Amino acid sequence: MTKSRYTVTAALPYANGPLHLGHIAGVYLPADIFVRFLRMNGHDVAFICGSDEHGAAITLRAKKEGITPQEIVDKYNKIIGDSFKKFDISFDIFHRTSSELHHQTAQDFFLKLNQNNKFVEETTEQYFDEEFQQFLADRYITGECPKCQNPNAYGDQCEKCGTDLSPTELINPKSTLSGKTPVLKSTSHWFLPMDRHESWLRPWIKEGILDGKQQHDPKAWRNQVIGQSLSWIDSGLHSRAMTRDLDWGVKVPLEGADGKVLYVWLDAPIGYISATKQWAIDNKKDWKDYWTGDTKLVHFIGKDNIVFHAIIFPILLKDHGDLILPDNVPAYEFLNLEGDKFSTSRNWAVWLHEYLERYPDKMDELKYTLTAIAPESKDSEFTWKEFQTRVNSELADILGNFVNRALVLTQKYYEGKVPDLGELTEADQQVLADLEQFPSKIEKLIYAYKLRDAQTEVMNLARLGNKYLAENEPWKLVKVNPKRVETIMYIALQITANLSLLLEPFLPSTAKKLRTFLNLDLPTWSETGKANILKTGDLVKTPEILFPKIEDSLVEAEIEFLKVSQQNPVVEEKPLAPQKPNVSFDDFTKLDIRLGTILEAEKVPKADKLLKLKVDTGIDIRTIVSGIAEHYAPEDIVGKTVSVLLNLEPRKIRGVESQGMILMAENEKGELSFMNPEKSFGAGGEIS
Ligand code: B3M
Ligand code: ZN
Repeated sequence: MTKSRYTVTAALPYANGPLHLGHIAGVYLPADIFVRFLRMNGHDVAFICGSDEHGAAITLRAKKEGITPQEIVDKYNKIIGDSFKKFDISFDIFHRTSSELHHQTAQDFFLKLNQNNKFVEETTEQYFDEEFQQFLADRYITGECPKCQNPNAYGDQCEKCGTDLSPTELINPKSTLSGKTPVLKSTSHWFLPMDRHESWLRPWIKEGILDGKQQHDPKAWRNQVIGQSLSWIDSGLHSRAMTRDLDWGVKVPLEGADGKVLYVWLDAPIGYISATKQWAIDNKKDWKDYWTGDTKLVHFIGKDNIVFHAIIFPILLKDHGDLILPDNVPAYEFLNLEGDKFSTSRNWAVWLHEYLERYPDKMDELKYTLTAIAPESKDSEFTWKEFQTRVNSELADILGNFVNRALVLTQKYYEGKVPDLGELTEADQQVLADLEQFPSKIEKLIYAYKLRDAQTEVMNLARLGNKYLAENEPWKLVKVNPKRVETIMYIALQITANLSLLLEPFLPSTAKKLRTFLNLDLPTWSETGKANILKTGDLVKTPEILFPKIEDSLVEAEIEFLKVSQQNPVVEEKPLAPQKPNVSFDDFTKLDIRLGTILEAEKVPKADKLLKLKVDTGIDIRTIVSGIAEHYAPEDIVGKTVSVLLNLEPRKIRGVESQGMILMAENEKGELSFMNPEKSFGAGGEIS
């Protein structure tokens, strides 16, 4: 077989939250299976990923958590990177788009296209938030979708109907920063005139339409990818702005472009290139080998990323002039969870890092289930019940059972030594002929990105093994015809050995365990299908149980856990308010703020939020009504020293005259805190 060079990319996850099972099933696991298979076949592969650290996804998250964008990306790059490592996703590199090399690469890319007149600079009117003094693009603006009337469509896309939008198409637009209606203001940007590319794009996408007997052709693109791309082209290719007025991102490297950064969907896919560069530097390779010539470029993505990988990035690559276009863009549909969509805000999710903490020794059980239900051609669903069934009745009862029988009987009859292959019956010959067929069947499916079916085929080999043992019943035959049993066990062991190779892309840690039992080295794919992987006389070990059964209690506990977590959703935080207009020092000194000690506290009848306090201010003792009842119990605050605004006009609240105000800090979650002195000061201290 001829060896090829592959660059396989997996969508760069936004560094704005942890990964859940939907991400894994629909991008990272299939990409990993594909790459492990390619490596076993001796292809030259670069498996590229990293975190996507720019764009509104990051800055909005930072606002919510009340920390800087840099802190956000550092935090989630680590959480995400660690879970990938633990889950043994075998990236050659997991890079970051905040790295200097990436910024440099993205800027060079932009400059090259700009010099070659691939962009058009244009001044247009764009929405602007006057309170936050910021232009609003993409996720900074929401409104009603003109196509499906979803009231919460974003400025770049309606997540409900999938339509690609621009902010000016939204009905009743609102800023996600201030919640206010934005105004139009003019600004200039670099646009990518996509209409220039229609003539080559359409036929190029259509090359992916292969049907009938060609459906196993690696060049056949998934229906969904072709469908979405063609409908995008059909609805007219427009110019799309490749820059944004933001301060977080890759700076536009041109004079007069202060305050402008590259559009995140320009910079992120270039992240594949910069990651390849970093990997090449670390491994003494030439990155260009992986982006030019005969190299096959494959992008594993989720369906919401299709147009960016099948249209926009290919246009950019083509405009660059010397780089390859993708060979295939295997896109995945969405995975649901227990009858509902995964949702971060409702906390309806199984988070990968939490799964790995709870079940560090059940990694392959999860991989197996996720591949078995992978949303390859339509949305699919993860349930804990199905997880249990897949593990118990497939992994344990079929694969585990077969391997266990083969190895335990070998210990029992031959002290662990592989016996002789004697005379073959017709049934034996049939089994060996079937065995020989498996690798090419599985291989065809993997090359065609049908990894679900490919994994099913591997399990079919274990099924074949089980059936063979059940039909031949060596445990009965051993007393009457021991010579015949040697042949049966020889064949069963060769099937086991084949499983240890064919499982490698899918369940690498199980495959490794199997090879340890069999004393085999890391295999190549070309060794598979044969009945002489083990030699007569080779020693094999007593196996341990590969897949302990999943108890009902685990399923129940997990479902309960989901329900409880849903009742404690991540609090929707409100953004911190921007700075208010300046005040003069004179104005400031008009405020009389002092330390006061709370002497008494009681609830105000029929008012959930209010406490009536008696406060010693150092100069008098006065009554103050404060809206803190939901945050502090009366008995907990007596004796506390707090900050008090003394000279606020007295006013009646619920019939009680309040003679001042207790100063409180409020965070984005709406929690309140007293402003206590840091030293143990009593009442009366003046604050200025
Ligand atoms: N960060 C979007 C997403 O997670 C994104 C992919 C970038 S791939 C270049 O949906
Ligand atoms: Zn819509």
